Amino acid sequence: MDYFLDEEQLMIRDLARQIAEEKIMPVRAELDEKEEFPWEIVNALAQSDFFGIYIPEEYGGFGKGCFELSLAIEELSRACLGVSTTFAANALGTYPIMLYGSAEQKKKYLPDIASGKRMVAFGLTEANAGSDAAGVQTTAKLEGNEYVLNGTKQWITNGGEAEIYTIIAMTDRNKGARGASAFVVEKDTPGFSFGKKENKLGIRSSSTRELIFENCRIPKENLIGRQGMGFIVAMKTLDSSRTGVGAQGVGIAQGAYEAAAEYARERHQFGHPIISIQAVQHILADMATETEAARALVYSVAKYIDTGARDVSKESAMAKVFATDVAMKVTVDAVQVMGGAGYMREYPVEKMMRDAKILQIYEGTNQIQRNVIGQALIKETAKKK
Ligand code: COS
Repeated sequence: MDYFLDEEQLMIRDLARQIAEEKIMPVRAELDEKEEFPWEIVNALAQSDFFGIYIPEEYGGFGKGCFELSLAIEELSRACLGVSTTFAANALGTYPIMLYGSAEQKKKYLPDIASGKRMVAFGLTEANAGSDAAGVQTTAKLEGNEYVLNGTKQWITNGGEAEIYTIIAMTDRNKGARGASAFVVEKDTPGFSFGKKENKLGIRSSSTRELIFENCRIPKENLIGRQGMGFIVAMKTLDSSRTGVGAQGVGIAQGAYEAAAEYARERHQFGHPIISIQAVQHILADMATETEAARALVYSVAKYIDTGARDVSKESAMAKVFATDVAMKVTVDAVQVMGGAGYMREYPVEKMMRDAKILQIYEGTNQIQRNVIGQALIKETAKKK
């Protein structure tokens, strides 16, 4: 479908596709096998200014929005979800500074993030917090001009590789959600170390680590927004980033569909290419239709967010849940269309099926997304009364 992209949007999409095809596709299986962080590709993306797409021009970025970022994420995900996770999680970690950072914090961090010189990670999840975002147990205690952080974050994407960490910690445990605050913590701060690197089912080239804070002292100025605002910072960050997860779903579904359709033309059974068999055609028809529907929703929501609309929780949750459920279904279908070949590591779809599963889990499980949508519907219907 033609989404009437303007010249800059076409440029972003085409360049992302070129990088994906030339630099990612040839190495994706190896990166997956070896669980190797894709530094070479990260550097190529930095050289092409991809890390600055959504960052304001005054801080060295392109000043584009969620829509253009989604176009880039989609193309990278078509080739490899591990690589695109590294890229998209960088934006997730940047949003707290972009949305709530002070002018000084923006000046200090955003130019290096835009140039790709320093990578970012977002730290919310812990052993007892994730879906329950207000259940964070890491503490941040104000002592003089410093906050002292103690606690452990788990399953943090870009952990260990990133230089900048945006962290949610409790400044007042008794206040629940209103007792959380957001901070910037830089790598190499004394008292901040990394735990084990996770061995994962999919997105194996992305790094997933624990972040450990043991009497880690950071300057008072590293507080993002006001004390007690951390829960809202986290929620608004996720509202902005979830469309990117939707874009990941669209990209991986597109990649899986293309691989399956190509194989169905080549594979002959009963004297014909299997693409001429109606049972196979119907699977491919559903895969293509669902992928296009997911793309249309993700693009619309991304554009809606870029209008500066105040409350986008429902819409971003809808984009995330729909596109990632589609991604899971389409990647499973791709394996089915390709049969034995689909199950083999020689072809890319088994990896896509393994990779796709995380999309239904991270940045809020798809059950949490349905809760968010449900809560919004309750509020809307109450307003109408
Ligand atoms: N924007 C602005 N405000 C929001 C908000 C949003 N998106 N979501 C919640 N709030 C506000 C609420 O309005 C409420 O304000 P009041 O105290 O003034 O009424 C406050 O924040 C607490 O909200 P709520 O009571 O809904 O909090 P819950 O603890 O029940 O949690 C969910 C709500 C489930 C939506 C939240 O915990 C969540 O999003 N969890 C998933 C987090 C996630 O994605 N984790 C994955 C790991 S991070 S990559």
